[in-house]
Amino acid sequence: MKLRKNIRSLTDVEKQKFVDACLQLKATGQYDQYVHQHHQVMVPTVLPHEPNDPDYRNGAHRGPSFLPWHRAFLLQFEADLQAIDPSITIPYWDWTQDVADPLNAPVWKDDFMGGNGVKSDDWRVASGPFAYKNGKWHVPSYPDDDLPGPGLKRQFGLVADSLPTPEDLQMAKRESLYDTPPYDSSHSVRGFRNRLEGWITQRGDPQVKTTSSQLHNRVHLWVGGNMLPMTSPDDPVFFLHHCFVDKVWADWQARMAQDNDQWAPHYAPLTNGPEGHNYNDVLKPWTLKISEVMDIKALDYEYEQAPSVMAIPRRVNKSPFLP
Ligand SMILES: [Cu+2]
Repeated sequence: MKLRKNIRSLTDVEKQKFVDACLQLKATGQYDQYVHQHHQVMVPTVLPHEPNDPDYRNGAHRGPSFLPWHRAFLLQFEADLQAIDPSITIPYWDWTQDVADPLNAPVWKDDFMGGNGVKSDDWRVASGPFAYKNGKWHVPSYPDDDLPGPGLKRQFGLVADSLPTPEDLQMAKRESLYDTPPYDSSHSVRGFRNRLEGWITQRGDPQVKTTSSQLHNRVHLWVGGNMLPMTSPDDPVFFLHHCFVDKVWADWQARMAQDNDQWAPHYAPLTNGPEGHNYNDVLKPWTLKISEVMDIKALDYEYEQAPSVMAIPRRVNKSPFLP
């Protein structure tokens, strides 16, 4: 079973291996396939005809398939990393641990994801392995990008001024239903998926503490730059962010299904929902069905738990001076 660790638990060697494998996928052009894949699945939502088609649904966002689609996306990325080095797994960035000091979070160190963009340089990242000046992380500018010009860009805290808190995350974990009709991104749609994706704002729930987008969406906004548009996998932190989103879902699933190991009751819709979002629908562009990505153990991976929720091993005193 593969173990996906918290980025805080990675050794220097593990960080180096992950970064090197990303750079290698970039050099071969494989990495950019992920950017295009994510872009492609989102692109119809911004075509001019799309808002006029009430039946059109994005295959990976603003609906129940948000979590399964990104789980499949991570699996494909991880398989490509493992083809380079079988010991690599995607680490997760638990952003709730960085609320107090987000600018100095371990994820942004020079030996890992690198830091913030520089305003006077059109928000280009200036430090770490993915910095524009190092020439190893080519990021083209897209026509629909608000920040034209090449290079990886970040704008910490500019679009959203704070990361989600542990309390914000609790609101999602407390949801008992996965999703509810009409299964979209309206702020009034109750359920775990819409809460974690981040569409339940203060307008939908006065208990929400901060304005604007929440949880998953809020992290994209807080990082800013290349994390804002449809091409957000351009920033490799995308995968660490979505790995945590996937962990939150896996933890929620484990809690909901703990008595009977049944997954279907903790997904919705089973049938008659929007196309591509039902339990037995195929996750495009793959052949996997939503029902086939429900159980992470069956997919041969698990998540390292935070020290606070891990069982504390009983201390065994091996002193030879004891009787
Ligand atoms: Cu995302």
